[in-house]
Amino acid sequence: MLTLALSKGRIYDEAVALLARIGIRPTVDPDKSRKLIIPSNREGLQFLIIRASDVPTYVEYGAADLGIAGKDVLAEYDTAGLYEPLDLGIARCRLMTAGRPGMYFKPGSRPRVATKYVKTAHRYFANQGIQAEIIKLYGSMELAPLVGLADCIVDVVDTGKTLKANGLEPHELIMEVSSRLILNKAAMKMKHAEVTGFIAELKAALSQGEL
Ligand code: PRT
Ligand code: MG
Repeated sequence: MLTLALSKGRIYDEAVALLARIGIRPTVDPDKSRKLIIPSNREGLQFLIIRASDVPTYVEYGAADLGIAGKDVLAEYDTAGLYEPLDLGIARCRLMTAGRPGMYFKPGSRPRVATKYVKTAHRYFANQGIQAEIIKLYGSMELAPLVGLADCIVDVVDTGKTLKANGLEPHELIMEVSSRLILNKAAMKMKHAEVTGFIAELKAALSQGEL
């Protein structure tokens, strides 16, 4: 049995479209059910429906053999215990700094940055010689610059509509983000044939082009 962990929402929707290319379908819609373990139509494959940021943890500890997680989430996680065999090219977005129009920092200043991407933000500013004060938030980052909590935010941006609706604009690109297939290292040994077979199928599905 292979267990694949993924989150509801955009990753789920695009992953299901990709899996459909290899004939795999969940048998329950997680939006219509409270079930967290979802069988598939293929014997030997099931899904775990969990928070996006919990996916690497389930996979590292072997509670799931495989997972699908955004590069933004993986960049915050110590991924030494995981393999990342495939870029699935789904749930694409950009991790960016954003703030009020024209708000850039002076050299030597210590900007306050609100984000849930604490490690990545710290690394990004430190690389530019900026000692940012990182304020950890769990959501609605766009609010922080509007109420004086932070000078700017670090968040993922897709269409940019959320920033615009809050009077903010994207500033600098930190990284391009897409979702990756991740793999438990022990599963690669213990379930080698199953795992490599599944990865090969996904690779073939991806070679049919963008979703
Ligand atoms: O909800 P939870 O806290 O569990 O996690 P999550 O919010 O990170 O999960 P989810 O399902 O929203 O996102 C899962 C993954 O999708 C992320 O880790 C990214 O890799 C990827 N992704 C792609 C995005 C977006 N696009 C995206 N636009 N994740 C979040 N957003 C949010 C963004 O944070 C902002 O609030 O959508 C808003 C911006 O969208 P635009 O189109 O207005 O720019
Ligand atoms: Mg969310």
